[in-house]
Amino acid sequence: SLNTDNIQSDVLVGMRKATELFVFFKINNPATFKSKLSSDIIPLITTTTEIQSVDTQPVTAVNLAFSQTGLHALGVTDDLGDPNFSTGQFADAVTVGDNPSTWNTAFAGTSIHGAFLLASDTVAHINTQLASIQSTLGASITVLYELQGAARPGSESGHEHFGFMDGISQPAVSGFTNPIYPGQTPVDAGLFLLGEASDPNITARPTWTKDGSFLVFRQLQQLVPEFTKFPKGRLYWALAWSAAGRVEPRFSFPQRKTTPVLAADPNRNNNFTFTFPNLPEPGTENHFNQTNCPFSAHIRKVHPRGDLDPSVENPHFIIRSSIPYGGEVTSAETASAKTANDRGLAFVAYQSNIFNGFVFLQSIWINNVGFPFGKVDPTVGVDPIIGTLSGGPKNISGLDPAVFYLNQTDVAHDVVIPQDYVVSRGGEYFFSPSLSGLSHIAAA
Ligand code: N7H
Repeated sequence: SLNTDNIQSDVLVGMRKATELFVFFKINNPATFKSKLSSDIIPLITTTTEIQSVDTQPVTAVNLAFSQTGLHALGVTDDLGDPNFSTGQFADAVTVGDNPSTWNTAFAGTSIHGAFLLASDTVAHINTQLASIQSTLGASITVLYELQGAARPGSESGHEHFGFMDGISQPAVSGFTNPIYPGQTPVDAGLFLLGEASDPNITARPTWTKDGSFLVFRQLQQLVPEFTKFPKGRLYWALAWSAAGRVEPRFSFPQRKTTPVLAADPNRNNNFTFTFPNLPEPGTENHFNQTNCPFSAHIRKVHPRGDLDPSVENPHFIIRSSIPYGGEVTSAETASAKTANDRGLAFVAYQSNIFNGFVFLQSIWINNVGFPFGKVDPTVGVDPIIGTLSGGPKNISGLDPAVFYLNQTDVAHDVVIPQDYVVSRGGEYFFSPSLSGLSHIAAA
């Protein structure tokens, strides 16, 4: 089993709090920083063991991760064995379909050295903890950028800004996840933790990196009023369906719908595949028929259950720990169908290989009009939620049930989504070390 006393809380479990602040900083004085890291900061870091029980959860959970330039600034010269981490996220902007001009200036480059993740029930608690950390570290760091995340209010809690329930499906980590719910895929811990079984680059890892994980952070702005205005009826619900995908497989059109009850039931909300519902054997036929779910749907693009052999799909699992940021849509924004206030998803994903995880998902599957491959329609389109064709219109098949259900192979009736409703504001790649890894860094 895993040494959960040594693994930071966010990697396998998440922060389990309603608010989370991301604090991006640069290091001015490595010697002071390392000395305070050792004496004051490491004792604050929340472990996986602590976060799992309400009795041991701190008022404010604290995690800490470093970029490649941050490790260099601290005198850590080891190669961590991940080329994407080494060059930083800005170098991958075009590869993952971003327009670098939409990136926040703080992320556009490699100037961010590290990030504190502070999570609590209230922003006030977070601010108290941050003030204490800043007084400890003094001028040894400068905060370059902050992003305040928060669960949405009331009954929207647990839903991202488009309104879909999020944080449902995670891979099960062998030797850790218990219970494993129906539909969860058990995979080796080394897909997320360096140095564990099935870490694809295990021989290249410095010893001190064991049980650390690469944290991909992305600020993904969501244009909610624009998205909501997108022609209602068939298109809106089809998008919703394709995004959340939490449909009762035994329902057939037109009763098929997303059901809140289903979404909230862990024994059922993950227990499905994209194979044709009426076939006796799951997995037998899913190339000619998208009745269960459009080929291009977000959740099908990022977890093509039954479309690929598990040995092909499993290396691309990530653990997500995202939280919405920004306030609710105002009535003025709804009236004008135009975003005035920034809101979106503070996207966090953990993996042991950034290319196999985030980069592969975004560039080879999400933004690829041909994926899932081998379907009756060879151009199924990009992911309608987060796929992009350089910000331009996107032709997507299978989203128009009015046409689709009459003629399942009618590829002439693509839905055209005129613009992106998710815009990347950039991000960075970080390494979230184990607690002993943090001590190694402090001693470097
Ligand atoms: Fe997605 N959404 O609301 O539409 N995502 N996602 N995501 N996502 C998921 O199963 C969403 C993004 C994954 O195992 C759900 O927890 C939004 C990126 C993966 O079946 C919903 C944004 C990447 C899964 C959303 C966004 C992924 C997943 C269903 C950006 C990777 C698990 C709820 C603003 C590069 C799939 C759930 C599975 C699920 C939404 C971003 C990946 C509702 C709004 C960038 C692996």
